[in-house]
Amino acid sequence: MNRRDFLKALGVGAVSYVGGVGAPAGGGRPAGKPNFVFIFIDDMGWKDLGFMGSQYYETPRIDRLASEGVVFTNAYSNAPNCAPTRACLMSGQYGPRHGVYTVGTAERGEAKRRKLIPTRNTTELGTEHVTLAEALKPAGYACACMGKWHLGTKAPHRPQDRGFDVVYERARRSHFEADGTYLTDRLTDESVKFIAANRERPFFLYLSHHAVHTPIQAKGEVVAKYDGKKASKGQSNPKYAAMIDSVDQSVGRVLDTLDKLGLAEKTVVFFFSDNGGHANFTSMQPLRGSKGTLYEGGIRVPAIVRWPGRTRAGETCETPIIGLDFYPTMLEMAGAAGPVGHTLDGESLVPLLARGGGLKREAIFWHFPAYLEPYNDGQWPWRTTPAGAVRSGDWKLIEFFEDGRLELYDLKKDVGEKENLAGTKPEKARELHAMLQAWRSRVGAPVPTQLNPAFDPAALKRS
Ligand SMILES: [Ca+2]
Repeated sequence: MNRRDFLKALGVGAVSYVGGVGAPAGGGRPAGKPNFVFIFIDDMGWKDLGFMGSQYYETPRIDRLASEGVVFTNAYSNAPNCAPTRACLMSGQYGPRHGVYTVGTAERGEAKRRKLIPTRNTTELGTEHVTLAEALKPAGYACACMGKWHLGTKAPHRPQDRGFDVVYERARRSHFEADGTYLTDRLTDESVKFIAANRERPFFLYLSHHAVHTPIQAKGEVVAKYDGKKASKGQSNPKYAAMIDSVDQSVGRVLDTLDKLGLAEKTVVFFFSDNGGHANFTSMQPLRGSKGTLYEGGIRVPAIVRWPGRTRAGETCETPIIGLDFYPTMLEMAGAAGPVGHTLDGESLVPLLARGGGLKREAIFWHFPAYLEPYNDGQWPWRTTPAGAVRSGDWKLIEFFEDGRLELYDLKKDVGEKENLAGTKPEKARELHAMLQAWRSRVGAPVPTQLNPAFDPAALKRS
């Protein structure tokens, strides 16, 4: 049966192919190459799921996935907002290598409140950086990008230019399509079609939901489920809950499709978020901060990996991992050679997933040389000023570039980052600061030092 007949037999329609997806040479699935389904949620907070402890949101399908795989309790996005996290995920490289540090301009918020001129931001992932899709293609993978890309809208920076054979992008800035279909559902429909069409060969499905990012829009019948529901731990928004609920149903449909087509055993499923939750709509308690800060609430995110036959069901892993680890992880799982001359900053998670081993590195790092305006009064005058951070073992250090201020936290004892130990543990602060500085020189990270002539200290005083 050819693909067209097979699709017909499944009752699915045409898929919007933007490039040819031929069968791999020799036909069929090369031995030992698993499929990858990477489910990426936009702005999903650390506590936005049942299995992470929410008593308000209902996520039975994602909870089940968590119970079937490994849950990473110290998983981090590479940045506290969208584009940089995506650039790191897609390139496997830290921000200073590609220059995507933030969303849009680094000069956000009121100019007179900005003490420094922040580092210039790049909004596209340069073509010299090999994407994960471009790295998997030579290994025979069909690649689809369903949903949010955020690394360029014009050739040669669109997903179809960057290794993805099938692309579905939303037509307008709304969670409802022109025909009224809820976008989360549409991206799921397209994903199901892609899986069915490529069942005979290895595939990489990058299902990059626009949910649960603003605008907060949900299906009325799902919102009704949460209307009047008792708030819990700062979580109380029925519309936001409904967005999460629809994501849960999407995950369920994707997993059911894998089961139905007999692909579940050959498919590694990843679930991840691109940054912490939005402070106006959800709560990451007990974490401090939210989307847009380098405190844990801005960068610690839910993460699941289900690798049938390799991961043990119901396991949790406390080793810190970060978004750019997924690139080398998939390459190793696929038995694919890394792209020549392309530096990968992450570490494959395979030893953690399958062999009960550990990782080699001493630390993971963040570099955010940009300003982010506040979303609410509690964040005034900034969500963040330019800053960098390092996590090593249980310790985390944040450096704020405006005044060189250091904050040191023992996350094992103080996950809420309430007690700054930089003054009482100066040696530990120095050790982490030295790691952070050495890393910055290794990756060529620019630290903004130039004063902003428009800065007016009076603008930081409440009138
Ligand atoms: Ca985001």
